[in-house]
Amino acid sequence: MVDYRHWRRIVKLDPASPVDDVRLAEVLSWDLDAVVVGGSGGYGAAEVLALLARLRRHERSQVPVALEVSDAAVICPGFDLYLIPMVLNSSDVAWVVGHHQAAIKRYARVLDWGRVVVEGYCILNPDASAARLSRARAGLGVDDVLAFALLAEHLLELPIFYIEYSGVYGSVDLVAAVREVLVNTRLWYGGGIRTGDQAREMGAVADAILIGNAVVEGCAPLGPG
Ligand code: 1GP
Repeated sequence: MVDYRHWRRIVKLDPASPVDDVRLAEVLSWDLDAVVVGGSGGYGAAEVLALLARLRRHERSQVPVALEVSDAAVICPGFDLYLIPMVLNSSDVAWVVGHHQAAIKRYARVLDWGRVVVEGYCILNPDASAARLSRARAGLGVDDVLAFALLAEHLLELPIFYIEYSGVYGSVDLVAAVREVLVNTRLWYGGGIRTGDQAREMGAVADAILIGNAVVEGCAPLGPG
């Protein structure tokens, strides 16, 4: 399996918001550990495969490419890893284990478990599409987030705890507090990183940072690799 535990800088490309070849080349020249393909809908398997093909074709793209599966209908072969979001603070069981059980029922015979990694999401921006979609209880205090982090590590033994602020830059203090309580579970942070200073600041407290919107907005939070 690709060793995602060492990933520190990740770009998330949304198939619903494609970028042109020039921008894609620029982004792939950043100092990256991985590319994640994923979003909150508005795309199908055709868009996912087209994006994967563009990434694989690119001569500078040696980085692993993972598919974040938020809709079983877009599962495609050919990715190095399949990231499965489990929304820990969802108020709808479908986003905790429901969609997952349905997908496993459908794909169990062709699933390569060696490429599957679960992410325990904690969505903290109530205005994010992911929060609305998953009916997340996003208005959590630090103690609640810490309890979800401990639950992820000790009850569920999840490999990744993902603090998701998608669209807005979150609290560095909160991310640092979560870092303090996690031992084996990796801490991923995503949300509103648009500048190099923000990438460095969150990168210093989280194990990995994820950069999404900045790609389509033309920002350069990471330097060349
Ligand atoms: C989204 O966490 C990622 O799922 C990144 O967030 O798009 O705000 O960078 P941004």
